[in-house]
Amino acid sequence: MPPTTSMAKNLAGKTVLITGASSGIGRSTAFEFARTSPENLKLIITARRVDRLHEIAQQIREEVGNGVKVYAKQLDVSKPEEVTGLVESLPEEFRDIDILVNNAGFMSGVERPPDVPHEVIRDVWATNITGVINMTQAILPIFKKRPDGGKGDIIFLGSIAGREPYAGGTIYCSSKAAVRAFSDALRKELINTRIRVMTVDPGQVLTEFNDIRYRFDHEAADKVYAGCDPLTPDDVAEVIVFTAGRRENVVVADTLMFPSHQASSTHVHRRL
Ligand code: 8X3
Repeated sequence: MPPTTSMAKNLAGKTVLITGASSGIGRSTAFEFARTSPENLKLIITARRVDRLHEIAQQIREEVGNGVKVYAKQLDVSKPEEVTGLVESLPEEFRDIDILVNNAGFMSGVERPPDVPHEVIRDVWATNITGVINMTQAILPIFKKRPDGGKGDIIFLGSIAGREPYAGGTIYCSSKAAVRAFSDALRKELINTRIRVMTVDPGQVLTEFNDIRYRFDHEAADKVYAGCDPLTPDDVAEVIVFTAGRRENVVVADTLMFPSHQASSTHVHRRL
């Protein structure tokens, strides 16, 4: 038997719910939790693309074995009615959630005001912030029922875009700034509990994000990271699981992470 790490001990027996788990950071986070606590963990992986979730669930089972129970659940966080009914729709053994990873988020298009399509404003905000708020409200009652005022972790995926808005990013940056304000206020509101509110803000990460932002114009998407060596989804997943895997009294409240050639939204060294 390999030695059990303190992180594996701290995560043992936990139930983790991840949104946006069909690809990118969410998918990597599911694998990273499973690899870090392979003996005794429950994972609820959610996204719109349920076929992908079933594949991921199967891959996790094959890799780590039966110690990790995975439940794949189709969920569009931008639909309030789906979020409201979520907990009741889970099998009983998956309802006692300990860790919520609010990961689902996206951007579509690069239009600037006054030319941003209404559907883009509506859909990006419905997922990136209203969806995050609704998910938090759906899960918090489970945390608050526990002793000491409540216990559980909420990890928000922010972005450098939420700290340092850039030209061409009005809708996306403002949605991520709203996530930041929501999580900062929530941490203060929950000060008399054991509920940990934590944010992870990555800079450049290679995911489907830019393909979706550039509406599958792959050439334009590839240009964004030309000459760069962006973070991988696994890099970000390691930090997410690290924050959740701390001793109960440790709150890694606010993390900013870059690849080594990036120092801000716009200060990037390209090796071209
Ligand atoms: C995405 C990172 O810098 O493209 O969260 O806005 S950025």
